[in-house]
Formats: sequence, C-alpha cells, structure tokens
Amino acid sequence: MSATARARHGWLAAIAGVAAAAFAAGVGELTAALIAPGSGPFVVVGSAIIDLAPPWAKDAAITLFGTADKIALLIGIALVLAAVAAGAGLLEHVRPPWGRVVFGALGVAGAVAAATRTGASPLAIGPSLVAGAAGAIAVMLLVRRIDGVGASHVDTGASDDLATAAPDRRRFLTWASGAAAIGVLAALGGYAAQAGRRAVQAVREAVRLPTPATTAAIPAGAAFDVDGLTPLVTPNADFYRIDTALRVPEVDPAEWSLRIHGEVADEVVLTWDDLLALPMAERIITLACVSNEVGGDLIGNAVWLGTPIRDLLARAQPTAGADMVLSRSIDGFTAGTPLSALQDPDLDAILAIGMNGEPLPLEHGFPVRMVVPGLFGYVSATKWVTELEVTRFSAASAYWTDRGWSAEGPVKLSSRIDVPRRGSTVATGPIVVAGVAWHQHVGVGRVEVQVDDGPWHDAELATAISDDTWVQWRWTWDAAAGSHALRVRATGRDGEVQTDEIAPVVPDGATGWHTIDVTVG
Ligand SMILES: Nc1nc2c(c(=O)[nH]1)N[C@H]1C(S)=C(S)[C@@H](COP(=O)(O)O)O[C@H]1N2
Ligand SMILES: [Mo]
Repeated sequence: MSATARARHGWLAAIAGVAAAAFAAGVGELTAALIAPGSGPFVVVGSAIIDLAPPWAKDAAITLFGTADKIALLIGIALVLAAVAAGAGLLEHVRPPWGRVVFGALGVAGAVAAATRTGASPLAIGPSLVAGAAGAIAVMLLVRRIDGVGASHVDTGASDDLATAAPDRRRFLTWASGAAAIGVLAALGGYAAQAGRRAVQAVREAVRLPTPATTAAIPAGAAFDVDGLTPLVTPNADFYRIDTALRVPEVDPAEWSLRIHGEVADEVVLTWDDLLALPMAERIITLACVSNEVGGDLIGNAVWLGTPIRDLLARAQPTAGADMVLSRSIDGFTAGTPLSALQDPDLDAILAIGMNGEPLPLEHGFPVRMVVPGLFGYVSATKWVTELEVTRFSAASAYWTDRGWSAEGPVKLSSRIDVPRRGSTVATGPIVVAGVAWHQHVGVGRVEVQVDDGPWHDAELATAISDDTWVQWRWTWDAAAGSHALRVRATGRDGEVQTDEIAPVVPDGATGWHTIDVTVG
C-alpha cells in the first residue's frame, strides 16, 4: 500500500485500536468474574491510581465529582485507554508489531497493578494478562483487515477508488464493531455474574452474629513472641483456602436451609433463623488439609462460632446401623464423616457461622459450614453446607473418596519449623528455632529439635489452647558457622512419637519429619 493510502486509512487503524481495546477490556472483565472477582483490569488500574494519586488530586476529584468520583475515574481511565488504543491501532498499521506490543504492555501494567494490591490472590494477574493478549490479537487481526481494504487491486490510484474500497471498508467496520460489541457483551456478562456475589457480600456485611453463650479464651503463655512464627490464630485473609469451587458459591442466608435426612427417625429442616436461635459457642479449632505436605501451610487455626452438630443429630435421631454422615454443599461437594465423631460429646463438631469474630467469609463457606476437630477438611469441613444425609460407609462415598482418597481422614501427629526460614542464612550464636505442632484430641506432650545428626533437644512448649489446636514451640540454638539441617519431631501426650517414615499426601495425609537447611555465618 502506498504511503498516502496508509495515511488515508489512519482513521480506520485508530478505530481498529479502539475496537480491540473494547474487546480486550470486556474479555478481561469476564475473566475476572470467572477467576478473580474484583480484579478486572478497570478495577485494578483504578485502585492503583487511587492508591498512587497524591492527596490533592483525590480532594480535587471529590470536589469536582462528589460521590461520583469513582465513576468519573473509571470514565477517565476509559477515555485515556481509548486514546492510547487509537494510537496503538495507528502504530500497528504503520509500524507492526508495535501496536500489539502496546496492548501487551498495557496488559502487563494491569497485571502489576493487580499483583501489588494488598491481599491479591495469585489469580489476580490473570484478567489483565488475558485482556492484554486479547487486545494484541484483536488489533493485529483488525489492522490486517484494513491493509486488505482496496488491496485487491494493484496499488495504483484506482485501488482507492471509492467504488471498490467502500464495501471493504464497510466489511472492516462490521468486524471492528463486532469485536467491540463482543467486548461490551462479555463485560456485561461478567458484571451480571458478579452481581450475585456483590449482593451476597452485602448481605454478609449486614449479618450480626449472635453473642456466644460460651466464649473461647486464649490462655496466657499460648503465643511466643518470635519473629516469623505463625500467628497462633490465623487471620481470615491468610487462612488457606481449598475447595473445588471455580466460582465461590453465593448463598443468601434467607434462602439457606439445612436438611438432615436419610437413616433418621425424624427428618429435620433448619433455616438460618432457626440456626441463629440455637445456643452458639466459640471454639478454637485447627483445620488441616490432607494435601498438606510435611512442613506445608495448608493448615490454619481459627476461632469458630457455631452450634454443636450432635444436638441437631439428636433431634433427627439416626437409626441403628447408620455410621456415616454425608454432608453436601450447595455446589455438590460431599464429605463423609463418621457419625460417631459428630455425636461424640467430647469432640465439639460444630456447624459454624462465624470465623474470627466475623460471619464466615464467602470463600470459607458463608453462611454455614462444618468444622470437626481432628479430621481432615475433605472428610468433615463442608463449606456452604445444605444437607446432612445420615447413611453408612458401606452405602455411600464422598467426593474425594471417589477419587482415590481414604474414606477416613484423621489428622496425623505432626510438627513444622517456621523459623528460621528454609534455605535462609542466619548469624552465628543463639538463634531461635520455632514452629507449631499438633496432635488433635490428644495434645502435644513434647517437641524435639535435631541439628544435623546430633542429639535431640527438647523444645519449650507454649501453653496449649486445647488439645484441638496447634501449639507453638521454640528452642534456642547455639548455631555454629556452616551449612546445617534442622529437624523437628513431636510426641503426643499419649506417648506416640511422630514417625520419620515418609508418606505422600495420598491417600490419607503425609508423614515424615520436617527438615530444613540453613546456612550459618
Ligand atoms: N463445599 C466444599 N467444602 C469443602 C471443600 C470443597 O471442595 N467444597 N474442600 C474441603 C477441604 S479438602 C478442606 S481442606 C477444607 C478447607 O477449608 P478452608 O478453605 O476454609 O480452609 O474445606 C473442605 N470443605
Ligand atoms: Mo483438603
């Protein structure tokens, strides 16, 4: 194409850029709705601007736009993006592949904005990266169509003859508006998909938890003040999350109910209001995942607010021969828990509505989940729970047991080194080695640390909150220069010594001693 033709098609290229941006933004918002709610390209870039903006700019924006300041900001971002995108379209037209590069760079910038937000999930970078890639591909394809406008002719003046160029131009515009329309539809779809979540989030914020009849107390001396040691109670934002839900279920408590049925004398249906009227107790319980590797962090400790499951089962009256409760989540996940564990008066299996003083976070099962001390989550801790079916292990199987995991999943005696960090370098002299250990229902009686292949040293144990929670330990090491291995093992109050036999997480949880390498000097 001649330079004049290029110049004349410049405005088409600018349109291609804007259409590609609309397509990209829509795809990004939809991706966010699916994998990382709240991390759409507009929201993360907008939040970054809000965080980075000097105070005078914020004041000016609020003065100018009042409570519409956020909408003004989003419109501003859209206008700037449109201008940049028009430029990128032009660039792609005259200097390919630089237009694509601009879109790619915008995507990376969005990803950086997403990743640096506090509490960002690793998936948060996804929407911006997907949007960048979608924009780059779209601008490339659309600009190629411009280069096709009139190109069916030899490049003489005739090629720009309106009569032949017009249908091509029209076809290009159809493609461009199609791409933009797909973007708008994708964005609308994304917002529609998130609307339910926003609504439930608002309902959750309005929930006032009942005052517990029994409050949980943390005894003096339960927490050591050691830098880098896992906090005794895990904040909700840091609590590990494991589930099969690609989209977090949005359950409105007003529509929630729990049905207890199966091998029972009396079927029970419990609504949210029924549940709130029951006596609630705070229980501090450590929850662990069967997929937690030795030394892993798929374990957390929280103050749960809930009501004993045994009381609800007592109302339903399981019939003789039943030995399992198959709990079912609104999204179809199931867990099979021994009936006896749920009925045990010493065990405190609870139907929980609160976590660390708040209603359950959506990701952790809002409005209602199960928590059973001493059993791995996959056999007990059903989130978004709506059904308890009383049945038998011989008659029913649960989600993970159908996939090769054990039907029974007691949490194994275990211990972990938190400080010093694995692979770190520390100074010689007294070094505090510290971590956590757990042996639910039984309690930890002893924790020992070994350096290289030397003798085992007794660590100091913090005061345990209860047998159902992890306990902190620490030991002061007179570290000599060199490379060393640190190893920990716990002993239960029943005398059971943590095994050094290495077992993988499948089918019923890992075993072995947590060992880390550190460099001293
Ligand atoms: N509905 C539902 N509940 C579930 C799961 C799930 O996939 N779906 N996973 C279980 C597993 S394997 C674990 S370890 C715990 C984790 O709970 P958390 O995400 O609150 O830490 O939830 C359990 N409850
Ligand atoms: Mo798990």
